Amino acid sequence: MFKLSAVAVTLAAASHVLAHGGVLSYSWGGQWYWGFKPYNTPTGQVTIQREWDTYDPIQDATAATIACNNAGTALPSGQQLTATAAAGTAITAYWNNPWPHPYGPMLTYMANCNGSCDSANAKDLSWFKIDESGLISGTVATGYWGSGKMIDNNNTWTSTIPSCIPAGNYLLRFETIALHSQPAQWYPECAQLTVTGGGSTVPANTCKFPGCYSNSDPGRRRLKPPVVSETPLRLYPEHPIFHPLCQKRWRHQPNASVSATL
Ligand SMILES: *[C@@H]1O[C@H](CO)[C@@H](O)[C@H](O)[C@H]1NC(C)=O
Ligand SMILES: *[C@@H]1O[C@H](CO)[C@@H](O)[C@H](O)[C@H]1NC(C)=O
Ligand SMILES: *[C@@H]1O[C@H](CO)[C@@H](O)[C@H](O)[C@H]1NC(C)=O
Ligand SMILES: [Cu+2]
Repeated sequence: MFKLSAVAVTLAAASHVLAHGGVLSYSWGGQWYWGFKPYNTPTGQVTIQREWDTYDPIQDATAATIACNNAGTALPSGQQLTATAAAGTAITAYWNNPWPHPYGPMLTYMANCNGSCDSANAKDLSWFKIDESGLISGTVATGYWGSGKMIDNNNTWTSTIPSCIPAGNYLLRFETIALHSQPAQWYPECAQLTVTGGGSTVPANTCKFPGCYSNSDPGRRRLKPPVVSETPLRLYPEHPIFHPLCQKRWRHQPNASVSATL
């Protein structure tokens, strides 16, 4: 009896691992930063990542947890770390391996905490997008997407902190969105950073989480047949990427935003 239930628990955990997940760690500058470990108690976990408790996706664009996942809050004092990274640094996020969802975009946002991130509520911050990758080639339903590229790249995505943003404390939010089912599956996780160097350009075109996304956004619906026609996929062109080199505006990649239709 006792042994059987232990096996059942193990299988349940394994099915979580196969179906979903999130960002488990980060690296830059030759350093490795472990993320929060979901399914484990927060007690004693020390990490730069904000707490997130399960591998399950968020399936509501307006959920309170769309900013930094669930719970998305800072860990208690002494456990919540904030890593230092110079403006212009390329930061790599690592998803669980295998990552099961190759159809959907990759998006990376940052938000200035205006002081310590330990006391910042992610939903109050103004988020700006620093990176995105949508449909790279092929069709929406079966083509090569940012998330397919993430999988091909050892389940990693690398985004660069814009070189001209003001030094200070920021949340860094990596996100992949899986579009194979309806509603879409959002997988955001956040880490706390102190950005050094930088400049004086405060990014415009910010939005709030929740607020950046809406459930009626085109392209957030299922992709598989028997869908015959669908509204265009969007990568939120009203939130243009704040260029890593701080040019005015980073053009969306070819075919990545409003041009893709089912
Ligand atoms: C930043 O915090 C200060 C108080 O510490 C406040 O006066 C200011 O309005 C805040 N700025 C933003 C953009 O929230
Ligand atoms: C973008 O779409 C056009 C036609 O709509 C196609 O010719 C071109 O190869 C596509 N580019 C990429 C990078 O997939
Ligand atoms: C691939 O990612 C794993 C972590 O998921 C890491 O341990 C390994 O070093 C990475 N491999 C390469 C070639 O970067
Ligand atoms: Cu999943």
